[in-house]
Amino acid sequence: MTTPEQIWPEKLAQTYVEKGYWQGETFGQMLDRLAQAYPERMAVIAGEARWSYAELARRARIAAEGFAELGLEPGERVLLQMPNRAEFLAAAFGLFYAGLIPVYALPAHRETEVLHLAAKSGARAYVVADRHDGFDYLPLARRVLAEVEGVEHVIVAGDPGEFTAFDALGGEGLSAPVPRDPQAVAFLQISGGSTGLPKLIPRTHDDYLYSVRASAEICGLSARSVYLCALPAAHNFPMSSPGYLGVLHVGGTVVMSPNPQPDIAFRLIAEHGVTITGLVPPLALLWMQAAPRSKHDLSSLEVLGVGGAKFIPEAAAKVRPVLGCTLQQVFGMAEGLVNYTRLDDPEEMIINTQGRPISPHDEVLVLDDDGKPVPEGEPGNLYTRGPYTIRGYHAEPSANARSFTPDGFYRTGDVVRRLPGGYLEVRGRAGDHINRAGEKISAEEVEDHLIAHEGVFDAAVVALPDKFLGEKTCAFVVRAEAGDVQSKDLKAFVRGRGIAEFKVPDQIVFVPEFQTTAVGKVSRKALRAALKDNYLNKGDAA
Ligand code: OOB
Repeated sequence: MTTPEQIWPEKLAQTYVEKGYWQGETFGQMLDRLAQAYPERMAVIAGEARWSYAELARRARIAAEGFAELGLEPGERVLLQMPNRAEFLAAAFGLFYAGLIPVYALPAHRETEVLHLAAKSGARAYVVADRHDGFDYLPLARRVLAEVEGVEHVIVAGDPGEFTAFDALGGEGLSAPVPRDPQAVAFLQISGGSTGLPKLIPRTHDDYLYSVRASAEICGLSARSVYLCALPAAHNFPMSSPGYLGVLHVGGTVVMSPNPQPDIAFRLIAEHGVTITGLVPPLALLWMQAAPRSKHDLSSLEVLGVGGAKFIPEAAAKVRPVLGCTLQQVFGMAEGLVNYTRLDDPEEMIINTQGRPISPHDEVLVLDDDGKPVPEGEPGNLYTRGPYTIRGYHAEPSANARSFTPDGFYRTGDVVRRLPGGYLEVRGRAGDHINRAGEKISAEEVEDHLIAHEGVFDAAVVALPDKFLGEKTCAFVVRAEAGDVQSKDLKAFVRGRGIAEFKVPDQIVFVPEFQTTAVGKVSRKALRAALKDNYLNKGDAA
């Protein structure tokens, strides 16, 4: 199993160091520094937990010692799947202290994704919570242990069953020095890519912490900032845009919300004086619907970041009047590049654009399909490279050849317009994934699940526009000869394959056949596009 790495060309790396972007600090060193600077200050509020910076560091060190005692060694990967609770942070920083590499799975992931991520990363352990949202993770943990070669330990926050309890890890706290190589891989994020199962994104201490520090500054964070982590903590947006890491970096307080629903989140905002949070567009809409009727005082909220999917201007314009706070549009990707509207931008820019890059050294190209630059204001394909954008996925030679140019630009798959001042407006996407409320779904992956059903001859999955979700998933299905499979059977079948619920098609449309060209062959991409156009133009559901 190859050890994950992320390497920039020597000369660029040198520039990033000289410019002060890469400051040579690792995550472990960062938490040590914070615990020294603000030992008493409140770092994390989650359920009953109230942890100061000193307490967070103490717990993370104990966890680190526990990981080492289990025999886990620096550089090894550990799959971390935990909802928004205090242990998430203790576990993540514990892994950093021990030099282990967290692999961040989402709580919504089920056996298909979890088994894949564990195998692909070569994980040696699985750190998980006992239950969340009515789902029991212990049977899943049993499968990971039984089926993924290399996984030897399961560590559970909550009731551990036959496994190791997270709370029982460690002893007096790790005394070994924290890892010091800032250009080593700190963790693996997962891609919401358009082909097959998620790919792994190796991020280094240096590159990621640069994006954290710069985001904290752009988002106006200070020690009095209180960040509500409402989206799943494993996702890049609440992690670092500016996220809980941005707030910890400046000595502020993170409040973990077990879910982003207004009834729970509003109570936490009022109770803890939350000043900033981040949401995907459908949740921002839901909050705006609920806020006028809420009995909770939301007046502490100063900034609402919205990103993950396009926030349409009509909705964006309502944020200030309805919620009384400044909207910040965030257009980012786990692979790197993050754009923000600035807090003091004219309201018109905040409403109509998805912001501009964090760094003066983010290189952004907007090219036509032949690879030629398009004039400012014209839509084109977005390519980027820079001090916190990866140069390759982990162990994916063919995906890397497709997703990166020979000179290291990442092909984002997004279609954007570049406006004066480097602001970007997202217009759409070239790739074949569905952006369902910020969750990225690979058409190919869902097609593979559908085709596995014996009543299905072929399937093509497309995004349909949806007023609330932005996009929803529609599967066009050609039944197997003489078959009579129905929508509900297929949905139940796909669900039964153990995938995240958000990937189950919202709509299934049966068609007699897929039109092919005279040669009898057509690319999946063209097929999906033709089916979608035909359906949207005729509106004919079968
Ligand atoms: C964030 O990260 P990912 O990796 O889940 O998804 C990235 C993709 C982008 O390539 C783009 O297609 C879409 O999500 N996206 C947006 C958007 N923000 C992300 N599309 C339109 N408007 C936006 N504001 O989603 C992510 C990572 C860090 C911060 C924020 C979001």
